[in-house]
Amino acid sequence: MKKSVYSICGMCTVRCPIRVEVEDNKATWIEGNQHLLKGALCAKGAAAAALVADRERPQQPLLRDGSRGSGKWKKVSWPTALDYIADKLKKIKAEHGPESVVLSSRGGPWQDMYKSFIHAFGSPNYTNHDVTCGRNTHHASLSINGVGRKDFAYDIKNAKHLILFGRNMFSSLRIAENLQTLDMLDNGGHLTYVDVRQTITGLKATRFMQVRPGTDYALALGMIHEIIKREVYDKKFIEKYVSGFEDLCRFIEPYTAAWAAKECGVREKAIKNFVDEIAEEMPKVIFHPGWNLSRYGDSFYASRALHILNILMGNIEQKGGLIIPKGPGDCGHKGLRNINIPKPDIKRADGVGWKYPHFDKGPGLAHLFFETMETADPYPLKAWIAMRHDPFSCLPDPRKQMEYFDHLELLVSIDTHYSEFGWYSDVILPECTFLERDSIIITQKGPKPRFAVRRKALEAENDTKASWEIFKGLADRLGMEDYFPYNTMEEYWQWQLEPTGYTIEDFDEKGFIELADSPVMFDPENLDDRFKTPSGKVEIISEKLTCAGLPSLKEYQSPIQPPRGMFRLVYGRSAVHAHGHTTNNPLLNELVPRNTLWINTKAAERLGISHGDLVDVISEDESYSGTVPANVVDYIHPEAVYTLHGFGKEIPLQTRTFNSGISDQKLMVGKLNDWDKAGGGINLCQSFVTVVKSVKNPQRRVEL
Ligand SMILES: Nc1nc2c(c(=O)[nH]1)N[C@H]1C(S)=C(S)[C@@H](COP(=O)(O)OP(=O)(O)OC[C@H]3O[C@@H](n4cnc5c(=O)[nH]c(N)nc54)[C@H](O)[C@@H]3O)O[C@H]1N2
Ligand SMILES: Nc1nc2c(c(=O)[nH]1)N[C@H]1C(S)=C(S)[C@@H](COP(=O)(O)OP(=O)(O)OC[C@H]3O[C@@H](n4cnc5c(=O)[nH]c(N)nc54)[C@H](O)[C@@H]3O)O[C@H]1N2
Ligand code: SF4
Ligand SMILES: [Mo]
Repeated sequence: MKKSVYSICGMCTVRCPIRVEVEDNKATWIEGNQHLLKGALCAKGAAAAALVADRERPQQPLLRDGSRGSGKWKKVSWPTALDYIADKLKKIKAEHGPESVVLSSRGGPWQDMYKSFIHAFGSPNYTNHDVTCGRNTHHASLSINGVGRKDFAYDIKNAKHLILFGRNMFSSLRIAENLQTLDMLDNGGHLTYVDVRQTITGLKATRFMQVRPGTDYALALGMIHEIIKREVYDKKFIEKYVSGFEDLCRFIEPYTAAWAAKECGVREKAIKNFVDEIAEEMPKVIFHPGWNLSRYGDSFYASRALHILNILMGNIEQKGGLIIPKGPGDCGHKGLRNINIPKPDIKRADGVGWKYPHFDKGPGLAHLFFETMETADPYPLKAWIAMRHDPFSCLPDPRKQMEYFDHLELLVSIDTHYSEFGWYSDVILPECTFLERDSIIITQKGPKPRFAVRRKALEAENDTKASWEIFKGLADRLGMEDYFPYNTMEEYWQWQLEPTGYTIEDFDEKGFIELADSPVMFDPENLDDRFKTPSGKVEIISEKLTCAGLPSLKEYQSPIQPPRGMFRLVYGRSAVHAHGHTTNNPLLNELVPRNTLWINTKAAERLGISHGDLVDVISEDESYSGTVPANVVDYIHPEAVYTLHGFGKEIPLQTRTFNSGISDQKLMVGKLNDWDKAGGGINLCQSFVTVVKSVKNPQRRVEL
């Protein structure tokens, strides 16, 4: 039987809208939703059928049957696995209180359900991956605009200039954003790209600035200086909406374009030419405030500087600028109902909200749970449930993490794959793939808001379940059935949609329900209540930061040079893989089966390394090393080496990727506690490694 199903891709967390053609319960064609993406899809999305067919994934619940990490598993039924977890959780709750259980997930629009589960259980300790992703930029946005990083949409298509600091968008994809950027370039728009190495994005850019690693803040300061000196800023916007501009003018004085050029290694003239250009193009100029900008000790301030640059452009709620996303209420519609059980009024174990009052309490800061595991201060932690989250890939130094997790009595992984954390845990609950499950309806805010839904395209082939069934199964066993009072997703959808007047059939035509025919824009002359800061203004000086003893405008400090003979380890993504969970996908593994080490030509020459030679990459304390081919290139800064995240995995059942390549997070030894006290993010690019030509080199060179 043939059918066509609109759904939402789940090969990565960008969640592109898709259409799937199905024949005899097999996906025969997957494309981006024509109504939104004109059919465009990335290689990962297209490889979803191979994910479904892959048997190197857990196919039924597993209970650990040896020591942690031994790889010995007992296959059990769902009732047995859920009973086991529920019994353990009840015992832990009785002995240590519900707050001793932590649930981490990959965040996103479906998190309401997982968050509600842990809140209903009685624990405030929900957390997510974001300390190694967008936390610094999120907190930067909150401190300036009073709203988070996702509270702006970028109208790239209509922009005249897009500036990307380390936002390698043509590898680290987001299909809708990529299409918009290509349209902007076709319309004659400019793209300025800043990175420590040349990339696909850099090649598409109209201007590439190669910087010394960790000096983006200096470059942004130099740009601000030049803009203020020449008065290339929106005076009206600043007068009306911004406080602290005079402080900024005083602060920025020493940070000239010439100074920035010297610090970053770009030409002064390039900075000045750039300002000439944007002077003509503003307000249709977008400084992307960074996404995964959690890498250096001053990334929070670098992101603040990028937000300030947007403010100077006066681009908020302007065509070709930063648009405030609209929800159903902004276009005359009622919103969806959603399960949303409030957080219990108990101190968080990570200290967020009381020890660290300036951070967003929502998901807290994942890395701050580890010390609590050891010290039991403010209270003991006893269980960790990882839902679509792999702490061992996400956070640095998995070996150190293991030591901390060993203080816990229960580790559960709810995953489609064997994650590295799952392999070490006590129970693996296998979720079915995204093509095999329904999910709750979500609201996608934006200039044209919509409701969207992931719908099952295939019946599950294995003994796997959707996360909503898993959480319901646990809730029923824990006396929390009242919080999850539905038996099917159809029932839940109906309940969600009731206030809106729509039905699930309304999604059939396009896969989503559009709530506005054309972009909804607020009046840019009347944005007074849009900035949710204490003063209601865009705050260049944040009282919240001052109260936390932190500067709002921080003096620039040059990053330290790598110790002699070492390199700064930087990392990133490929368009073909999503972090570590696609590296064993049969199709994607064929395209990129392992990572390499990018190294500058001159640096390689000094070490006697030629392109394609195998090199050993060794952590600072020499406790971890791996061997990969060298990718010797001119266009990476000589202080840095670069590798692709997601490799160096040690799960024997994943035969295609077992021990292939190196793991950047395993090279980040001792870095679990190296984090930014102002932004909350982990400083992932503050590790140094030694590189030597490997003795494992064969006679013949490995082709790259
Ligand atoms: N060293 C280093 N650390 C990093 C990064 C880096 O590049 N280098 N990147 C950082 C960034 S930006 C991020 S966002 C984080 C990401 O780190 P994580 O949050 O751990 O994210 P993922 O690897 O995307 O996925 C986590 C788990 O979800 C599982 N999964 C995938 N699909 C499904 C599904 O449909 N259902 C369920 N239940 N599970 C599923 C995967 O198998 C995987 O085990 O890592 C961060 N940490
Ligand atoms: N294909 C694919 N797409 C993805 C993902 C994926 O796993 N695969 N993950 C998604 C996720 S979770 C995220 S967070 C985003 C991340 O999207 P991006 O924020 O674009 O992150 P990365 O790919 O990590 O890009 C990091 C870039 O920063 C550069 N870099 C390192 N140090 C510096 C520095 O000091 N200055 C500057 N300017 N650049 C530096 C690196 O060389 C690299 O090119 O991508 C998303 N899209
Ligand atoms: S970027 Fe690719 S893998 Fe990610 S959701 Fe979109 S199509 Fe799927
Ligand atoms: Mo991320």
